[in-house]
Amino acid sequence: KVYTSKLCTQMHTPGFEILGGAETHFYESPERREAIAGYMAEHPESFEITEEYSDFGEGPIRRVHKKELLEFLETAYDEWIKEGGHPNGVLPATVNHHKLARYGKQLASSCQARAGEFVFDLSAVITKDTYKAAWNAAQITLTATQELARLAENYQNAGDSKNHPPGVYALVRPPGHHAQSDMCGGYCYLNNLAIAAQWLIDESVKAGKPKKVAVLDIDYHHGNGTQEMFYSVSNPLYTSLHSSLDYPYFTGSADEKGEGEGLGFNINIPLPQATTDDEYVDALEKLIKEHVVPYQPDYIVVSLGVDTFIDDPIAGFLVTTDGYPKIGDVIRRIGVPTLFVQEGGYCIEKLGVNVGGILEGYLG
Ligand code: SP5
Ligand code: ZN
Repeated sequence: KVYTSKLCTQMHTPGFEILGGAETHFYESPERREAIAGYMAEHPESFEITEEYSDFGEGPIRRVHKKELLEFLETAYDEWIKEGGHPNGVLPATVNHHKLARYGKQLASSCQARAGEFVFDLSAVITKDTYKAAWNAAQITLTATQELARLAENYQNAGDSKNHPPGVYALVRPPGHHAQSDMCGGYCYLNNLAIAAQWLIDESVKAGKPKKVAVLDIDYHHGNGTQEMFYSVSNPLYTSLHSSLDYPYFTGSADEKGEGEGLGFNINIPLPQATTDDEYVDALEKLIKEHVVPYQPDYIVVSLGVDTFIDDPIAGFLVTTDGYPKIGDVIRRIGVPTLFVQEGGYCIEKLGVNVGGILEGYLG
C-alpha cells in the first residue's frame, strides 16, 4: 500500500541549488514524485495508492525535533523577504560551526544570521511553502505508519508465519534522513522516518506492548540526521549502508557506534565508490544477518533511497535496475512488517522502476 499526496510535491520547488561550486537546477524536484507515482499507477497489481492522510499535529514531530527548528522553518521565509532577502529562498551566509562558535553565544540578529544556526549546507533552500510541504510529508508518513501498525497487529493475531509480513510505503518529499533534531540540510527539513520510528515506539509503550524498531538506511548517503536523533538510545537500532567518502562527509564512519544506552545500537557500513549489485546485496545480507536479525525487531523502517543507482547524477555506486528487486527480496526475508519511506534518488528516467523494483522484490 502506497501513501502519497500530490499536494505535498507542488508546495516545495526551489529553483536552484549550489553543487560543485555552480548553480544548478534543484535535483530534489517534484518530477521525482511524479516519476515514482507514474510507475505505481501502471502497476496496480502490486500497488494500491491512496492520496488521503490524517494530521497527527505537532506532537510526534516534537518527539525528535527541537521547537526552535520548527519555529524557524515556519517563520523564516517571511522574515527573509522582509529583511530584503531574494525570493529564491532562505540560505545561510555563515554556518554556526562549532569552531566558529567556541567564544560564546552570539545573538542571531536576522533571519540571514539565524539560517546559519538551523541550516548546515546550501542544498536546503527554504521557500514560501517549504515548511508546509515538509509538515505534510511527515503527516503522510505517520498515516502510512499507523496503517502498518494496524496491519502488523492483524498479521500477529493471525499467527500464520506463512503469511507475507505487511509493507507500506510513504511516497513523500522533501526527504528526511539528513535532518537532525535542530538542523536542516541535504534537501531535508523534517526527518519523516525518525518521526515515524519514534511514533511506533511511543504508541507501543502507550498500549503496554513495547516494540522494537530497526532502521535500515539504504540511501547512498549516510543518514546523519537519523543517527544523531537516536545516537544515545537502544531503540530504534540505526543501521546504514552508504558511500564511505561522499556527502555528508563528516559522519558515517564505522567507529560511530552510539553512546550511553545507545552504545552498540548505531551500525555504519561505509562502502567504496563503484560498489556493484552483488557487492551491495552481499553487504546488505551481512548487515541484516549480523545486526538486524539479532536485534529481534518488531518493525523495520527503511530509508529508501535509490541514489545508489549507476546513472544517478550526484552519486557514485553502480547498482543497476536489476539489483533493486534483489535488495527488496533480502528485506522481505527478514520477515518483519516494514515501513518504506522515500529518501533520495535523482535519475528521473529510472526512478519509478528502481523504487518499484525494491517494493516488488519485497512483495515477492
Ligand atoms: C536525501 C539526499 O539524497 N540528499 C543528498 C544531498 C546531497 N547534496 C550534495 C551532494 C554533493 C556531492 N557531490 C556530487 C558530485 C557530482 N558530480
Ligand atoms: Zn541520498
